[in-house]
Amino acid sequence: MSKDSSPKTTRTAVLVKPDGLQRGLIGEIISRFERKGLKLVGVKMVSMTDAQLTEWYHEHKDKPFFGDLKEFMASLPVVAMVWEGIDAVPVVRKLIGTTSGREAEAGSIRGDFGMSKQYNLIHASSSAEDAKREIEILFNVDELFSYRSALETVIYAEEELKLLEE
Ligand code: 3AN
Repeated sequence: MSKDSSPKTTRTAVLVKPDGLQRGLIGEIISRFERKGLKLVGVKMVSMTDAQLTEWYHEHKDKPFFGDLKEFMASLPVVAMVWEGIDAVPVVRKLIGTTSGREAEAGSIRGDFGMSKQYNLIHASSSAEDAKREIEILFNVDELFSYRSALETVIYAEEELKLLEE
């Protein structure tokens, strides 16, 4: 939820990690976000550089798993996406589930497809500030798109639609 906890339209960054790519889960993951009613505004396949990963995971730089995490994330390309919607950041966090696949809620992506804490298939921004930072690490402005979704009027109520225009 946004800091003042009033609903707002936000964008959030998602990575399908190397294990998600190997497991053939790209379509499943995109499909879950689409069916939820989120709007895809950017997508690409990318090999993340060491510099990008150091910036991406800066909060973990002193953790013992930092090196292994970066190495794993650089081992194969990732599929990077930006999804938009009202409160997209917390909504997507709920859809992916908690960090460990073994503990993640059934029905979430990690809960349904994962058994590992390290290989947990997917990353999603944990706050609006992180989302902004992460989107800037991987996307140029011209790789992000603003458009009206034909489904918006059936996904959101009239009052909520006003938030999409703000
Ligand atoms: P989340 O992805 O749920 O926000 P974070 O930010 O705590 O989780 O961790 C970032 C990534 O670091 C995780 N997705 C996972 O791949 C890896 N990770 C987290 N904790 C551990 C750990 N104890 N050992 C190894 N890797 C870890």
